[in-house]
Amino acid sequence: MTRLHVDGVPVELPPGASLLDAVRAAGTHLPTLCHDDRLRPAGSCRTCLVRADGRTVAACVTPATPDLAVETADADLRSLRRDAVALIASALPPHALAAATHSELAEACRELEIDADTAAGHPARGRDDSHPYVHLDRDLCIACGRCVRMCSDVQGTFALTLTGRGADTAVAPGTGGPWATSDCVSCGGCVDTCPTGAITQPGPGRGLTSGRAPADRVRTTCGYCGVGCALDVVVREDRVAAVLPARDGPVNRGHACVKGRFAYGYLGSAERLTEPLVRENGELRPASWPEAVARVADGLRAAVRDGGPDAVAAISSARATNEENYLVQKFLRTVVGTNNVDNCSRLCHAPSAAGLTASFGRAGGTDPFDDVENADCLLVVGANPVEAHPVVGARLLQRALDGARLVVADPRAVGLARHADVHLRPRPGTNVALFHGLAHVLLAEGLTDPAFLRGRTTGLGELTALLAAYPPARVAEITGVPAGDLTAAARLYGRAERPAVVYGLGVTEHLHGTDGVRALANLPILRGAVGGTGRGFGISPLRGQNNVQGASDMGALPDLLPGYGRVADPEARDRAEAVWGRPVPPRPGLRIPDMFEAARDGRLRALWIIGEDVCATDPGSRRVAEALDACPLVVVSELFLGETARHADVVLPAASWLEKDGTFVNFDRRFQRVRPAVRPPGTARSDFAAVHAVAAAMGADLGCPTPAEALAECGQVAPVFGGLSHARLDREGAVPWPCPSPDEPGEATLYTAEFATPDGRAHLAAPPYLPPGEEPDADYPLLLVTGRRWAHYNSGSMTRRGGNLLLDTHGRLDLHPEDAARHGVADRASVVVESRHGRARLTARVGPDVAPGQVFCAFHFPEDGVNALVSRNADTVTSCPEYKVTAVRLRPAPPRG
Ligand SMILES: Nc1nc2c(c(=O)[nH]1)N[C@H]1C(S)=C(S)[C@@H](COP(=O)(O)OP(=O)(O)OC[C@H]3O[C@@H](n4cnc5c(=O)[nH]c(N)nc54)[C@H](O)[C@@H]3O)O[C@H]1N2
Ligand SMILES: Nc1nc2c(c(=O)[nH]1)N[C@H]1C(S)=C(S)[C@@H](COP(=O)(O)OP(=O)(O)OC[C@H]3O[C@@H](n4cnc5c(=O)[nH]c(N)nc54)[C@H](O)[C@@H]3O)O[C@H]1N2
Ligand code: SF4
Ligand code: SF4
Ligand code: FES
Ligand SMILES: [Mo]
Repeated sequence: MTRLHVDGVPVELPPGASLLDAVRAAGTHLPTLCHDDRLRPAGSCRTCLVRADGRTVAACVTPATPDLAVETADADLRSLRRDAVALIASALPPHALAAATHSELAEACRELEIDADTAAGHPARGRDDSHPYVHLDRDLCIACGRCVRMCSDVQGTFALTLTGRGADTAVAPGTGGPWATSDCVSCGGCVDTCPTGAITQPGPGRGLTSGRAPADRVRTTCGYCGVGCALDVVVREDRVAAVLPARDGPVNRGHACVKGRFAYGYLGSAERLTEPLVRENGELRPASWPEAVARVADGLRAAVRDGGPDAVAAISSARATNEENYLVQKFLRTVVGTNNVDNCSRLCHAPSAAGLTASFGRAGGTDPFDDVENADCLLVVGANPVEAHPVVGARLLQRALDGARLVVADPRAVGLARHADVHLRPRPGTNVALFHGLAHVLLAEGLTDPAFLRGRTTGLGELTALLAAYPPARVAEITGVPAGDLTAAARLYGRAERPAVVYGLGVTEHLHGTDGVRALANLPILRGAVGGTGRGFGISPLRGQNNVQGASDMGALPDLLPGYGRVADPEARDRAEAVWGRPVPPRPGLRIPDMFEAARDGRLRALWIIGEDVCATDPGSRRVAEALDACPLVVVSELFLGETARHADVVLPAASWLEKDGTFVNFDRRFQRVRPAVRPPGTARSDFAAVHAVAAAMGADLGCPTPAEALAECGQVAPVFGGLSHARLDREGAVPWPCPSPDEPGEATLYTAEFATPDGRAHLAAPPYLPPGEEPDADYPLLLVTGRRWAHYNSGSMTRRGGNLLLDTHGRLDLHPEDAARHGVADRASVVVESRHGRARLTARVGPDVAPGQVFCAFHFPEDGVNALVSRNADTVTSCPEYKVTAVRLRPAPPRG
């Protein structure tokens, strides 16, 4: 601790603190302009001048040293500060300090008693309003560089630069042209940091930043991806004016991305569902809630009467809250009497849940993401966090720029690969061989932790025997990764003091996805880098949807109860039955793909789909639609009349994340609160209310009338959540599970004493490499990989309704220049993509990001038909679709007509 005095007040500071920190610790306010706590200090504006042992210094860049006497208050200092700020302001045009302006500069001028008419300059640098979310008034720029540092030091995009000379210096996109065509990914960091209002978001949120905290801000958790950014929603007249990153957000720390920050335009879309719809004479027509709910209740009763409880199923939503998911599974299990409930984890990280449970005992990541900050080697596998988990991507990139070694394993040149020490580019579907190759090198070169392997693991003998067959040369043949790169990567991971593994769908969405997870989990086990040893960060799946971890935690799964008790386990059932007062069926229910099959052969008679656009996002869209059409009752709870809702018999309009109350669990197992900022449109209501209403219409009372009570009840069923409550989260912000009691902090790092497997040990796995379900051949010579792009989210139902559509207007197929030449496809040409299963139409984008022989597209524009292409192959353990490997061919598209 450093001890010093500020204006005679003693303060104590941790090492590395600045004099600005000292002044604040003393409770004194000091104006600043070029400073932002999220950024490395620049010390360029001289607004924060103080005297330290008699010397006049800028507080923001001066380290706090022991025994200093700091003065802030005397008249000379005040006039020096005043002169510095007045000089800056004098170069600006009058509107910089206009009466209603709330910029940091305007506030500093008010505080230093600088008249508004000081701003009397005549710069004529002009505006750039080309971008939907970021507008630039160059005349207000004071060249403080905060936006440039935000873009490079926090976001890692390097899109901005200061150009011009002397007094004429101002910010500009580095690419030279208009902002809209720059490298900007619309994270909003520059908007949030600019102290003058030179960079603002257009519309009612203009000029709002996270620095101030007016009373009308609602703290909530982002409803897009699983990072779990804490956001402050500014509301004006029951409309969202802006969504700002929370500076004290535990994961995001004052940062966000284009989705959480700006993609709320869907709220006011004229296409939002505002009233229930029921099918009559083949058409959907508006209906009242009582009528729609009665239709659902009658239909469910009829299905049970005709086919028994197992003729009913529900797909619960990873977009919805924990409390909603808890209620959905409770409704199915206790009112209908079936375990037929699943969620989109099936399509995504079900192999992670299965694989990590088999290796370590629990279904989530092993360590808190914050520990990545201490990692000295990052192994990022089959994940594209720069686009899919941007705030995590930015933190990983900063860690790499700060000196951690970075190994990226992805067939494509994803954003992080540009900064990687080694980029491994395996052929899609060959992960198991790749990971075994890495493990082979670790063993061969003695880069393991023998004491840890002896004391805390099993399976080493079997794995060692298997790995003999995976020397780098053979792995190179299977994967296409040069043996030298493989060895280099294994050495970086193997020699690091604290290595970390994070991974994504490039590991799971395969025919052998669970094997992939287990083979990858072998690496931290071999290194002793898991289990709280302090020698690494373990392994973390970058779970996708905002609440996919929570939907599974809450038991919206056909074989698992809340907290992962097995439905087949009498003890787990007893615990749930004791709380619910109703029997729980012992036989595991149907998984999502099995639900569709059961519907097609008439066994399933009612399906309630909550917040999942299965006709757009599940594989084999045509067959999914056939299943829905064959099912006598399809109920869809939705925000929009999407592909799936169009096949429904009853459509229930739902409230979205900005309109409801509850909690989400993020990718590193933290519970956080979700709070309503605005009212849902029309008569739309939360899925929580809809499930209660249907249960009531069936004569059942589900109990727990509020989300807070639902979470409390869940804690009784599942002891691992026993210490969580809305009240606690309101006080503490984020709490990780397992958390069995209110006075425990929650286990961020798992397995510190022992693993949660039956024998308390980590289990090394030895699955042999097996080829993917599809390989290219003469008819279908290219391998299609599907995945994500930064501006859109999954089905695109929300991001296509708002400004994000201007950032990414249509579906594109990336292909390598060699393949473009071979198949006669020009850049931007319209192409038909055909697989053995279906056909899609996309616009070609020719470039080197994909390897020759491979093509890549996203699935954010359902009308393109991408999910008609994907095969019915699925992970042999969990039924997760093989979205990442499809053999295709191309031909030029005929003109649309
Ligand atoms: N902008 C945006 N963000 C999102 C989403 C979105 O739709 N848009 N969706 C959210 C959801 S639901 C999820 S699950 C996450 C997903 O997040 P990610 O898992 O990062 O997403 P993907 O782009 O599907 O796939 C990741 C990478 O796997 C690579 N890959 C494919 N096959 C292989 C292989 O065989 N081996 C290896 N090593 N790599 C392979 C692909 O090239 C791709 O870059 O993102 C979440 N965040
Ligand atoms: N080709 C290909 N296909 C894929 C993937 C891939 O990599 N490649 N990835 C798969 C993965 S990982 C996933 S997770 C799935 C995602 O697939 P989906 O879950 O179908 O995708 P989303 O667009 O997230 O949205 C679900 C729907 O919920 C609605 N919604 C949003 N919030 C709420 C709410 O609070 N309540 C209700 N009732 N509705 C709401 C939205 O309008 C949207 O229509 O896609 C899968 N499909
Ligand atoms: S645009 Fe704003 S943040 Fe960027 S240099 Fe200019 S004044 Fe500073
Ligand atoms: S990184 Fe994920 S959680 Fe954070 S703002 Fe973006 S979409 Fe939301
Ligand atoms: S805020 Fe300290 S020099 Fe600008
Ligand atoms: Mo996902």
